[in-house]
Amino acid sequence: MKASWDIFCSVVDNYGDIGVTWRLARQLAAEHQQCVRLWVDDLKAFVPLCPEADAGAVRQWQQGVEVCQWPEPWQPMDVADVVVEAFACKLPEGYLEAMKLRETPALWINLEYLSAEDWVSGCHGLPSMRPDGLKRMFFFPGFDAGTGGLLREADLLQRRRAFEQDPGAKQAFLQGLGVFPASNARLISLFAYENTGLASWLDAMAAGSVPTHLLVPQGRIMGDLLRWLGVDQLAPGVAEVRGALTVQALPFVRQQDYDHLLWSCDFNAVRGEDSFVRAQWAGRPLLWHIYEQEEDAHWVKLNAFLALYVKGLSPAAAQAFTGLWHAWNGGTDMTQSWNLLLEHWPEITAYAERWCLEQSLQADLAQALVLFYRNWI
Ligand code: TRH
Repeated sequence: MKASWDIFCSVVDNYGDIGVTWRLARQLAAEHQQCVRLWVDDLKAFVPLCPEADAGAVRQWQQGVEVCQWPEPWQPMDVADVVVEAFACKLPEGYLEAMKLRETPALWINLEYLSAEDWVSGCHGLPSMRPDGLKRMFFFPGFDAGTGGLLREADLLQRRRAFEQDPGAKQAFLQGLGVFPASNARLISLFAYENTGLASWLDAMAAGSVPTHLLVPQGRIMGDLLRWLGVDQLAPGVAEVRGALTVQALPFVRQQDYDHLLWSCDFNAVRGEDSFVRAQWAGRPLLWHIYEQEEDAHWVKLNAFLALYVKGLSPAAAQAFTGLWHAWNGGTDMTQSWNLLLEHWPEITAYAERWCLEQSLQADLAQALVLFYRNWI
């Protein structure tokens, strides 16, 4: 059934808000033939993910989605069948008024942040009644059956396999970015916030016995990286060698190519919410730099995920994995925890694929949303 969807995205910080909503919008349009409008208040954040987009356009069609500049002040607009308020971004008053007048009520969904905490499944799908008569439903992404699942395109794992099985695909992708790693090099991608632990991690890799090629897309970690290298800049494509470590800057690539980057690497350092999920679908070991929240709320989230993830590892590997994540997120010395993780590399690598397959047994988030709407009408 074809329904109309309005997805509202307010870009608070970084690329996570637009990254998730753009991915969801594309998938609803492509896989479920839904009619999707994506309202974005800052299209400048959208262009790096979708370089053919025009940051100045009031309305534009991109990959089957009508991407609209969220007008300020709001202009009268028809209300869609399903209204997704991403990350509690607050719908415009004028839109809420129109929702009240709609003959058939729209399904209003508040799409929440991802968390592995236990309470999530208890709150997923619950309604919240407002004094003005409107009802809002809470939709939580998550890792177990009681949640809304994770964003995953239907053919994602198939595409990854095809990429992995095609001997030329990885090489062609990397060469397109000017990356020519040594044949025995361990390839690592690094997407992270500023981190005081970075220098010690780089030291450990530079002193390692196996060559490491570190690929760093433009972003917030660059300052720490330049300081360690002792250079003023590292233009995209340029590489610097220190001991066993080659550090190479990359451009920020389009969202689909970021998957290719993750699939090409042996280990991925990711951050936020969307890259964190994509790294899990890449089936490679990962290191998560969680988005810092007030009163250390992010530590609870981090530990909830870790507790779930490491259940499938041996106690020693689980300890090594947890230790590395704690050091990275605490901004502390990484030397010991990195060297310890390397001792468990084969187990942790094999497990990453297993975790990915287990998670892929769940319905994906777009599918779950469509079903939620069907059951609601
Ligand atoms: O950019 P982020 O740090 O966004 C964060 C988080 O979502 C966080 O939860 C939220 O509260 C905060 O913003 C406000 O990390 P995230 O979520 O991984 O988003 C990055 C997006 O950028 C993701 O869709 C992947 C994409 N990307 C590319 O398309 N190309 C690239 O080269 C890189 C490095 C990332």
